[in-house]
Amino acid sequence: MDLTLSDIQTEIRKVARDYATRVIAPQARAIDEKEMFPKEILKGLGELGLLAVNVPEELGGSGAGVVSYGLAMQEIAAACASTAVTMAVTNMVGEVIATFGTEEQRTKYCPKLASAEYLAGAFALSEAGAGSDPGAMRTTARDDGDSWVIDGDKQWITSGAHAGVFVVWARTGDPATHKGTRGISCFLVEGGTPGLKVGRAEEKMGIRGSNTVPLVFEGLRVPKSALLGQLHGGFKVAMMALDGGRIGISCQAIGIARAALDESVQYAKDRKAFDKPIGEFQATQWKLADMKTELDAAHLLAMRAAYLKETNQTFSREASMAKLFATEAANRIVAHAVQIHGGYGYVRDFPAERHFRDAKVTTIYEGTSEVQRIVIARNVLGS
Ligand code: COS
Repeated sequence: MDLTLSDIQTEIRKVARDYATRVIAPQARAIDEKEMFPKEILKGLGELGLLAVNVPEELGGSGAGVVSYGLAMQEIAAACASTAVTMAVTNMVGEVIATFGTEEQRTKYCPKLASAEYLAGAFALSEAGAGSDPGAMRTTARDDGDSWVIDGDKQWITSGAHAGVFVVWARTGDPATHKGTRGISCFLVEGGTPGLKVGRAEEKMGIRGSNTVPLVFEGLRVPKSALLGQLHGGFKVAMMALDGGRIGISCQAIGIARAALDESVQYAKDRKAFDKPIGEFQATQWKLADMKTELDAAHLLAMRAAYLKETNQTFSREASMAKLFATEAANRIVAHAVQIHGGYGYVRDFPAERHFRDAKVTTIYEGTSEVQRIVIARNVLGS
């Protein structure tokens, strides 16, 4: 793997870093405190091509590849983790439709996601009783002549109150013949479709400017053409989408951790104790050394997974390894950052407190650390 960035990768990172530091970072505290869904920022991301980085140009995307996407995600996450997760899910939805959609679906939805005409895309897989085990989902889609009728509930849906299009998974198979993961199909549902009810937004520990809602489908009717991919083939679509999504969340965690490290370095230079900057004490130096080492290891794992995906090689295990390590490392790094900041790490005047809260969810969503270990272990064991 060549670690030298191409011109396009360098450019995407520069564009993302500029927008993140100039526009997003100054608003990040307010986005968190006021639980503000960052609509204007998302429109800006759309204009810069950052909502569909790995979607082909002919569908309105940037066509810049997976490495570029990972780099952009790190930059946005370093400024605001809430904006980053909204961006991550929209990118994932655009890619799923670009990869598995019919020509009609691709040309209808991808440009709207890329340009932020739809403020966001949503990925409606999890249910109250089916998070780590989506094969246990209960939402159904019934074949009714020229349409499908969807009934059920979804939980933890990012951007659910704002999405223009939802990728929705539902059981289509006869339970007697299509058990577990085998009888699930995937559908595209437009925001505002009658029968789609959006529940009360969750009050979260972190990423408070992202929108997380439950959904209810009550006799929701979509045309036959709303089926995405093969009938009963939806579980594999979800798994393949999540493989890619896990690279995005690795990079979100890396961005959060990098911000926490940069701020800790600055604080260690500025803050004095016992008549010298605290960065001159080994107690601080060792923390900074561990933080930087873990951060770079996480980055390398994420870039390897991104490179494998971009070059059409198998990457499922590597994406899970990157997500497992980067998100767990990010939690260690933000904890060190709070400790280095002392009392100021525990209050909102410094961003360390927000990073600490934002980092936690990265070990939970798009597959918990425990799920990543299942994927990695099964792969290692060849089972
Ligand atoms: N790519 C393509 N196909 C895959 C795949 C992947 N990464 N992972 C599994 N599959 C296929 C399998 O090959 C199998 O196909 P067949 O039915 O043809 O044999 C099918 O999917 C079922 O796979 P498996 O038996 O491994 O499924 P499990 O129910 O054991 O689930 C885990 C495996 C736990 C890895 C999966 O359920 C998972 O990732 N869970 C977490 C879900 C998640 O991330 N939720 C967060 C939602 S977004 S916030």
